[in-house]
Amino acid sequence: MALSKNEGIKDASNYLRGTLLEGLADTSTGALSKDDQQLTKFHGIYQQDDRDLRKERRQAKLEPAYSFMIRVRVPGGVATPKQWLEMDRLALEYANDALKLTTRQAFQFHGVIKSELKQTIAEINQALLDTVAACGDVNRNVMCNPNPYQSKVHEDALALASDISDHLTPRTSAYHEIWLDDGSGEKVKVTQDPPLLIEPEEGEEPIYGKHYLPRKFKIVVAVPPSNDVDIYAHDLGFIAIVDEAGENIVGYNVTVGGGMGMSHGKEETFPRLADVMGFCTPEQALAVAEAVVLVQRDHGNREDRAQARLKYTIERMGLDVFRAECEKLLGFQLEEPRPFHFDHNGDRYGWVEDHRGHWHYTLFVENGRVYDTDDYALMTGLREIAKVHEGDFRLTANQNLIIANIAPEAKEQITALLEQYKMIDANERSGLRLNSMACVALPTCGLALAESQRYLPSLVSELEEVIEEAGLRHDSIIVRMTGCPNGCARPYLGEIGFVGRKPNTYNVYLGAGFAGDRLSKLFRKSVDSADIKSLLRPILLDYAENRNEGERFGDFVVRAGYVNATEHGRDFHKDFIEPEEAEAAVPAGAA
Ligand code: SRM
Ligand code: SF4
Repeated sequence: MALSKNEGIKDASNYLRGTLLEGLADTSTGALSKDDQQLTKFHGIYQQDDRDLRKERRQAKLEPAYSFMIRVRVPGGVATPKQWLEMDRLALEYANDALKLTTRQAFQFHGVIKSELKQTIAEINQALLDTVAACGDVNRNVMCNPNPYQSKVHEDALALASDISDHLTPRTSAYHEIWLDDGSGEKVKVTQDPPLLIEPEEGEEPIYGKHYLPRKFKIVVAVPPSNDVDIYAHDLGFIAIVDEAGENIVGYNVTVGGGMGMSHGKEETFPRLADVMGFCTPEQALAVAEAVVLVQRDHGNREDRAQARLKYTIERMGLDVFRAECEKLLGFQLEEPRPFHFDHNGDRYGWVEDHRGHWHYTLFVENGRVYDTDDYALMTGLREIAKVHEGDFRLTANQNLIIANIAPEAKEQITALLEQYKMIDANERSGLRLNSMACVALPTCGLALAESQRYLPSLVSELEEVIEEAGLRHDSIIVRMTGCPNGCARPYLGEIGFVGRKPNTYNVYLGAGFAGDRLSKLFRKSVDSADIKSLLRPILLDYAENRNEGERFGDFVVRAGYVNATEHGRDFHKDFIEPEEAEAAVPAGAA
């Protein structure tokens, strides 16, 4: 089979330069060339068009309303108040007056036009943030759970996330040349550059070489018991193993081969949870990250992009062979994984005090959308907080925000602002809403088949009527929606998952584990959005009536026989219970 088209584009790009400079200078169109659109991703930029306006523009014989989405990398999700203020300003000045907090602890701007792209990127860099490798066939933003409960351990985990991020950042000077225009010929700066495991490839990219990776690559660091980063959904993960006193990280269990993306009707594509491959010491972790990336670089599928993620490489090679390849590069063997336990993948809201007496406030941001409405001036409120806040902000992997490291003497002032701008009220929502998450989808995402972030809030309102009826208002139930099966809000790890098939039509998935440790299963295919409430009502009522003590919704629907458990990603599409069979079955709770 021939190499995929993207391999040719990378090959011909001269380390991600392509004809971007020429394309940016072309004022006859708001777009870039097709090949360059693939390359901008490596620079953190996606060309999009407003899908709400497509028809109108076509009729008026105008080109689509092109603009660009910019994704800003924020390793571990930590941003200073100054950086927050800059992101806020750029959103108002160059984007669509909103900031999007993503499911991978990053900021996104939407609606930046071509003529302002360069200036926006330059100003992001002036805020000491960047967009390099926020997308593309490289390692992306490295996540780390923003765990304010265990500050010292969290600091060390965050340091690893940031070292990995640095080490695996592409080095090409194209980013400086194209976006920063500083004539420095400088490569992307990294704070440290440890020795490589391999002889560097020739050219500008010591780790990636000129073809970069076969596909996107995602890394996270997690500190149990919190799995808010959904470690099993990622290509590579490090689970911190902490000593008995809970004070120091003694090493990391290494996870490989997670991913969510699939295509409707193509059973050879499936979401997969990562396997735990072994244990390494903190000193070995960076080399392990590099080794896993290199084995994927050399063994990943470069012919079929739908089979190119690490999860399929591992399915093909088998975990033992994959581990052996990594160990060959490392020159040492990974140890047996150590015991660990995750107990949730959602966020914990409200105030938490850490061991130094500092305070942290986790705020629910519905679907990560920071903008002002007549009723809720969230963007203004956070701006006012950023102006006085002396700690930092932590973006969570569930699209929420932690106002972190508030000194005791500053707590009163921050509380007053939270109250003044009704942010305190945001946390008073139902357990269902507080655990809901939707991807962007329409109108910007070119791959969306149905609405997501613009629709989930009203669907949750409908389901809240059932929740109230069932007495489940304070129960945390993880609900996630995406506008297509790519899985950007990790819907197959939601206890309830909605995945768009076409406008107003969703597949409904049930039965994922509350700690993000079991995938869900298809419950009903192609459900009209008008029927979702009546479909789920009896199940939610059954759950309220017949659950065992402490039993989670995702576990209940499996025990009760609404869906079969998915034991492994490759079985995701199997064991679907046909609706007729389900109707004939004994009602769950009665079982
Ligand atoms: Fe995603 C593609 C948005 C997290 C799996 N994702 C896209 C694009 C860029 C559409 C495109 O390719 O044209 C979306 C841009 C929409 C827009 O208008 O902003 C998009 N993905 C997002 C974000 C913004 C969703 C959100 O609402 O927060 C998340 C940005 C994360 C970040 O900061 O980097 C986002 N995407 C994810 C996740 C979740 C995660 O990583 O934890 C996944 C599932 C995990 C995984 O990678 O398997 C995910 N996105 C995808 C895929 C499917 C990949 C696959 O292996 O099949 C695509 C499509 C693709 O790559 O071909 C995709
Ligand atoms: Fe777009 Fe699909 Fe990702 Fe949603 S899940 S943002 S619709 S690619």
